[in-house]
Amino acid sequence: MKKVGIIMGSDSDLPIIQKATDTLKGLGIPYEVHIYSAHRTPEQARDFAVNARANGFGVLIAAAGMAAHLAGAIAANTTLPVIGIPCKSSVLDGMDALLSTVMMPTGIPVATVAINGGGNAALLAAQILAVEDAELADKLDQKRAADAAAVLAKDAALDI
Ligand code: RP5
Repeated sequence: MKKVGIIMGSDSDLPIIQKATDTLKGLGIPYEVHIYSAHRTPEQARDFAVNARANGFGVLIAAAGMAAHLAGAIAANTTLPVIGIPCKSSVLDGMDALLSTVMMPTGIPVATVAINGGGNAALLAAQILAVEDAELADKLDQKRAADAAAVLAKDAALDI
């Protein structure tokens, strides 16, 4: 199976990345995590993206906060699908990162999930890989069914 590459702009983004890695682990999807910043370590971020396909990655996830250009910078250097996670910072509550990540000009797409949406970023990455992987698609179906059952169990237990 192709790997998921996860890049975060700073170790302060780690709690959000943890949600993604937990989800990938649960689905048995191999991944690799790096701290590469679009502005602090631009060469390393670029090199990772340029070589990602040859290095066995199928999807990339890029998480950053504030003026969050990391996902766009990664996407500029690969035609692998790139999923952006806007991370919430203390000043503008993540709206800065959301707009910086989602508003990509035509030609370089970034599939942007919710602010701090590490779990959905991993699920979207899994769904992309599952297009060509029936076993993974089956695991995703099972997860959906288990999640639905958990909601219905809460519904049945309601006593208010
Ligand atoms: C971005 O700036 C990072 O992705 C992080 O979300 C934000 C703040 O970084 P630190 O100052 O915490 O390293 O580059």
